[in-house]
Amino acid sequence: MSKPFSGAVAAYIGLGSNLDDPIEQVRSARADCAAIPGVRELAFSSLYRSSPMGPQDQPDYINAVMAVATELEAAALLRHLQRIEKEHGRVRTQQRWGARTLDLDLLIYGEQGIDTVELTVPHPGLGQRAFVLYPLFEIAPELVVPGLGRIADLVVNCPLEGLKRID
Ligand code: PH2
Ligand code: MG
Ligand code: MG
Repeated sequence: MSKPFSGAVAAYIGLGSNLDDPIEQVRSARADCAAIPGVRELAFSSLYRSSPMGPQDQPDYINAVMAVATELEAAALLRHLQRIEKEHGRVRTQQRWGARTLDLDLLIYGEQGIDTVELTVPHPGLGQRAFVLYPLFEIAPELVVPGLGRIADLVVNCPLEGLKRID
């Protein structure tokens, strides 16, 4: 039996991919995130397909949200997420919101509001993005997003914009 974490924080990670077999990218990234030392998976949403936000000349995205319990500080967790993105062949380009093999966003970290050069939590845009809000609502319908309020209220105010659950 795995040892429970003392003083663990509940955090939510947004996963996204639209290159090189996006479904497989997201599935294997789930395992990679669960394998981070000091991280335990609590829940994982369905996979969702949506058209790209931002430049339209790129493939559709596959998105999901994962809930974890973690002993890591937010900055340490972020460094692991960036390592996993790199291991998935993520190439950082100049284009804002361009195509990517894997995007791992730290959406929420406990009750904390964080605003540093490296990290803004809750993730900016979380409150407006269907491909984040709907999977988050699926796994945490009672969640109150720090600074934004109840996930249930955020979802009803966010049009689906063609988001489709695919499993
Ligand atoms: N991520 C982006 C840019 N556009 N569009 C969708 N549908 N899903 C994403 O995850 C996404 C996007 C940059 O992070
Ligand atoms: Mg993102
Ligand atoms: Mg990102």
